[in-house]
Amino acid sequence: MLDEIARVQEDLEAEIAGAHTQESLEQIRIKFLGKKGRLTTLMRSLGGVPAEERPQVGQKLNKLKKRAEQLLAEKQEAIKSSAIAARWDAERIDVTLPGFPFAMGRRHPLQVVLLEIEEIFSSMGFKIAEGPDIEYDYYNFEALNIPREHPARDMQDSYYISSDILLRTHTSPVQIRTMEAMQGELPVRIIAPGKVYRRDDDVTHSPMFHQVEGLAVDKHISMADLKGTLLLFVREMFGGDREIRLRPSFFPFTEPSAEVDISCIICDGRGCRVCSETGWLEILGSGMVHPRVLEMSGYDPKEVTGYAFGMGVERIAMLKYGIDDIRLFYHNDLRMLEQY
Ligand code: 2NM
Repeated sequence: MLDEIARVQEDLEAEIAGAHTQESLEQIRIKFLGKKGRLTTLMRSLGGVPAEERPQVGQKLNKLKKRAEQLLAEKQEAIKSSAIAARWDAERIDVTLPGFPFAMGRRHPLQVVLLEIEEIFSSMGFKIAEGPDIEYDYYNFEALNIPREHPARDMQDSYYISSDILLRTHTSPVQIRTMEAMQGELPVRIIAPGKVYRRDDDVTHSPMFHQVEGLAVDKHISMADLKGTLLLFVREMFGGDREIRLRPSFFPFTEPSAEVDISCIICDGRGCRVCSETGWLEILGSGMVHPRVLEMSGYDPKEVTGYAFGMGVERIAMLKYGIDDIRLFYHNDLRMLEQY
């Protein structure tokens, strides 16, 4: 019996020492202390031990049971804390490692140019006005004195949503809406930047492009104000030694009308491929707001006058950066976009 107790103790200690999980420890507990466990069985057979040896054997068994319980409890604690340590090790953050590289975005070149245009006109006292891309035929054409027979009103030239609703073909409707909302109040001094849509598609035309139009209405506004404002804009945008020239032109919504050229930014006016040897680049349309347009929007053309102008943002960006295909702006190829 004493030999058997010694063997159980030896086996128990060896098995606990070799256990590394809570599950295997539980198996050991059952094996020795469970209902049919080796130690339990020994204790049950205590009755068969001769009476004079019984107290000594009983004491040894009790001591062994206490020791078994203590060893199991100690081992359980050890396994628990080593599991926590392992997790701590796995999740430890090494603050000396380099950070994750962060992909920085940047502004699209068209946005850079648009913001620059807005900044220049804001500094001259123009407010920025916006309106819907989807317009009524009235604001896009009728209120701008664009007659029914005008080609822009053909289904072939504009994107119609219904017979009287279309994608705006210029941002002029924003100017009309602004004048209407101001109910004859003076002065009007706004620019209208935004997307416009026309049925055009080649290297220099896109079905969607960006425009900035300007409008100033007040008493005694003249063509000289228009020319001075645009000269200042051109010199801010393209450099202090640029010149401009105004050529007579026609728009239904201005009278008189003028195309505005700048001295070529490539050859400085001497003549090159970019300006087709003329020394000049066309960048703006402009004119004095037609009296009928003023009248329809609630201003008395006998009391006030106004000038207006419009420019394409893509065209200006192409000239400024020497880009020869408008479609490059919309392909979203980072090899192109990252150059600006
Ligand atoms: C241009 C050229 C000339 C223009 C006219 C108006 C309005 F609404 F006041 F009549 N807004 N913009 C205008 C005039 C636009 O773009 C080439």
